[in-house]
Amino acid sequence: MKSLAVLALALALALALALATAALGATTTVKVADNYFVRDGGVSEVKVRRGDVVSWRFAGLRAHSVVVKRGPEPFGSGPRSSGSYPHRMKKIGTYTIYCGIHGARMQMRLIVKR
Ligand SMILES: [Cu+2]
Repeated sequence: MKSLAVLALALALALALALATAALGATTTVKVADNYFVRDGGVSEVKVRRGDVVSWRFAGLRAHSVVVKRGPEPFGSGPRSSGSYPHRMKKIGTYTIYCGIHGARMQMRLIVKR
């Protein structure tokens, strides 16, 4: 009988963990380099789901920033050249994101879906 209780507890814990993981969402890393998001050339497009975290990773030698130019929710990182800026996406829609230093020459599109 004791082993049954342990099994039930293990199952309950596994279920709770699975639900917590689903609620937290996934993390997508976006590279920030000199002078582009994700990859050089053109405007990179990144798609995530609502509730996911987008983490901009500053990998360039020069300072850059994340600024929402157009989109359902304003947010931004401030200029930096190392580390990461994570942001949980709560609002569905299309975001046009610029570097606050390099402007339209360094932009990306972020699509947040249901
Ligand atoms: Cu920049």
